[in-house]
Amino acid sequence: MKTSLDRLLHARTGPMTSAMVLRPADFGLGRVPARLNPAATTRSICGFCSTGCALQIHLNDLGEAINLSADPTYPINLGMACPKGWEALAPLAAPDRATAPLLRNTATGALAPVSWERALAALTSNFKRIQQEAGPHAVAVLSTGQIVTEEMALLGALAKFGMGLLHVDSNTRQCMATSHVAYKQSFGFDAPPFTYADFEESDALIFIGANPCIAHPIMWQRVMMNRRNPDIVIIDPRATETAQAATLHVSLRPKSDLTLLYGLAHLLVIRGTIKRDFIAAHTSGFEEFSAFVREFTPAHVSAETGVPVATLERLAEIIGTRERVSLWWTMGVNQSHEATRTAQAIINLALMTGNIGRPGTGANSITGQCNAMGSRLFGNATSLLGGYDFSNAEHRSKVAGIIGLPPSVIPERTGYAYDQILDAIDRGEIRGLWVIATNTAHSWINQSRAREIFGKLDFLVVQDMYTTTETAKMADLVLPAAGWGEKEGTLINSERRLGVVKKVVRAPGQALSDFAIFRLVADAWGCGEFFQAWRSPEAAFQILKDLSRGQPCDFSGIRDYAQIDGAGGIQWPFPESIRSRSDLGENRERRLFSNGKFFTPDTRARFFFDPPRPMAEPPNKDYPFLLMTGRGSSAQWHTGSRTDKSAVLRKLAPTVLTVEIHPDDAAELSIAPGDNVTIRSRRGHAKAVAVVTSTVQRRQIFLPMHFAAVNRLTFASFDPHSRQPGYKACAVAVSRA
Ligand SMILES: Nc1nc2c(c(=O)[nH]1)N[C@H]1C(S)=C(S)[C@@H](COP(=O)(O)OP(=O)(O)OC[C@H]3O[C@@H](n4cnc5c(=O)[nH]c(N)nc54)[C@H](O)[C@@H]3O)O[C@H]1N2
Ligand SMILES: Nc1nc2c(c(=O)[nH]1)N[C@H]1C(S)=C(S)[C@@H](COP(=O)(O)OP(=O)(O)OC[C@H]3O[C@@H](n4cnc5c(=O)[nH]c(N)nc54)[C@H](O)[C@@H]3O)O[C@H]1N2
Ligand code: SF4
Ligand SMILES: [Mo]
Repeated sequence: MKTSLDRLLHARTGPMTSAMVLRPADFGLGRVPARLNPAATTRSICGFCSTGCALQIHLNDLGEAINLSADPTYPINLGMACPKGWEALAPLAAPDRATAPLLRNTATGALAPVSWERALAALTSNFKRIQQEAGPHAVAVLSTGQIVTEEMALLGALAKFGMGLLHVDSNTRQCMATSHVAYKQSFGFDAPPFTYADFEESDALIFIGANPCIAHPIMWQRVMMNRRNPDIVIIDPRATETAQAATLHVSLRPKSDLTLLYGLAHLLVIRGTIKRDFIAAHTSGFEEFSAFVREFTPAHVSAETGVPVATLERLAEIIGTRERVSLWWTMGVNQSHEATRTAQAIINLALMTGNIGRPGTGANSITGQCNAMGSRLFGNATSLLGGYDFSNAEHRSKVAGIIGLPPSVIPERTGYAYDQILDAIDRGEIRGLWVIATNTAHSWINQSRAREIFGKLDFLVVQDMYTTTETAKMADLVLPAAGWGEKEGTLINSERRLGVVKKVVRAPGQALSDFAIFRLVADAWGCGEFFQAWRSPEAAFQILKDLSRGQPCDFSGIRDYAQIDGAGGIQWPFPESIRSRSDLGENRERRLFSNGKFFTPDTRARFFFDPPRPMAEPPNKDYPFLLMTGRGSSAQWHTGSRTDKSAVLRKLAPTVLTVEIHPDDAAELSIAPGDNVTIRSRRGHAKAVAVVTSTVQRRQIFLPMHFAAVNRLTFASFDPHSRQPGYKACAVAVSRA
């Protein structure tokens, strides 16, 4: 009898098997179940941002959604939701939904509807042909932080263990790669330590490169519920909505955060407001760090950052003297040329002041997408499923044992990062690409090059809810995906809380859940028998539990979806030992490191640091402005594929690209409010309408990322440790159009 490895290898190279192939009908396509959902109202977690608000979905007699409201009983949002949450059902009914697989006709060059059978055959035959011609790793995957964890894990396992691919990455690289690496190095595991109660329990909240009023509005509501009269500090070059609502806005020079944070560390040492006992008992590397920061004198730091010495002193006083200090960061930190060390400089501040493991403290990275945390743990990209290491033989055999595969199918190294995948396509090394739930041709940095590179692919598969995204339009094959609300599974939010999303709407036409599509691909590929245990998302969830057992992210104590739902979400860790404590309420909030023990081999957290480096493309005479990009409004989500489909959300945000420019610069360039402006970088140009405002500093402009033209301007620079792109700094010229 053939071993399972032989069979798997045969599946990778041999022809399609048809004996036991699943059919779309096996996933309910074409069948109308009596009721989608048994209740009259059911709870589901919002599928936009990482806050993880619960929505109550109101259902008709068929169990289908007719409306929704914010869930007043859920411990996160307490009856609140932002405009995207309230409008979450609208994008599902858009006319440009993908309702059938589309295959590019080689004769006419147009995309035309085909059956699922035809589509699956096209995917497998083209990808297998490319693998035969150019090697198994000539096909790559770009995935997402916006599908349920069960889907991410199935895709990761299928791609790497079933199809024999190596290069699998996702848009989480654009977003959370920095936090992942920073935590892993400093704490020994990618583990954001906080719980949302910390927003309410802090005496001081320091936000670095974060604009929660726009990007995480319900988290900001939690900050507003703080009754401790907290200092709220925003460190951001722009006077954002959040900065204007803060008690102190530190308007630093862009990309000078690392210098600022080292300067604060130095001031804390001088002032003697560090926690020597905590440092000695629970950390390593502090002496070297404290010697290193000695040169970051207030005068030097002030000159480099543009922050007055008095403000530095005030900040040091707040951090050094308030009892509970929490530090929060997002993309202003993660998207930079020295992002990982900047994140770790924040972690260092928390460690040296003992602000970790207690209520209202922590070095806290807020995630972005609804399931960014799920993709960090189960995307099978940077870490092996469940946060393990590809390079560790013991880890490989443990994971293989749980999934029921021979360990030899697990690669011994991580594959290329997102940018390296694109470079490999450019070189002709990668010729097939499968893109799932991300819109690369809009969101990737430096688009002119990215699109040219996509043009070099032999076969591009795009699996999306819509046929009209910039990326879907370039595809050779479009696979129609069900979206949020049309399928089930779990999401993991910023505070490590698992929540359940429900199927409350029937997907249009032939669209199938990503889970079903991955199962169908596995079968068509010939490796379906290895994923038999992944019968449904909830069956897959049981496998994820087993993978998490004994890891810092252990949630093996969770019984099933119903328990998660009934408990108001469950944070990891939730090992089996917790299960015996009957009262879940007692364990409703979980923060990490209350015992001072970290996940490193010696249980000590580590100080990491490096000298600051200049930004990659500073402004000069020809390109005198610095361009920053980010979120424009609470009604707009990324590339707009979903939010642009809601008439309500369209009314809440500008429908044309606007540029924020300082009044003095505008006067100098004879630009009046509402004028058309041209913005040029070395790579491309964009047209925008001027918003003249002193929220930006002189010689700096801001563009919201929601318009495709923006990434035609950006400069592709990367943090060396996380390979996250630096979207927030490049040189541009501005003129009246
Ligand atoms: N409405 C809405 N909400 C969202 C999203 C969305 O698309 N729309 N996306 C979600 C996702 S995936 C993410 S990752 C989060 C992102 O959430 P945030 O990170 O809060 O949003 P951004 O606007 O990208 O960037 C935050 C701030 O960084 C500042 N910044 C730029 N350069 C620097 C710098 O050098 N130093 C400092 N200190 N700050 C700097 C910018 O001025 C900006 O105000 O939002 C999530 N929430
Ligand atoms: N200039 C600039 N660029 C940026 C940023 C920035 O700050 N500035 N931020 C970066 C960050 S942090 C992020 S996270 C990225 C986001 O960039 P993207 O991931 O490219 O943005 P989205 O618009 O969220 O794309 C998600 C896609 O998935 C589809 N989709 C939604 N749900 C499902 C589903 O369930 N299944 C399937 N198959 N498809 C689905 C949507 O239709 C959409 O096409 O952008 C990055 N790009
Ligand atoms: S804050 Fe985030 S999770 Fe909450 S409703 Fe808005 S988009 Fe959804
Ligand atoms: Mo993100």
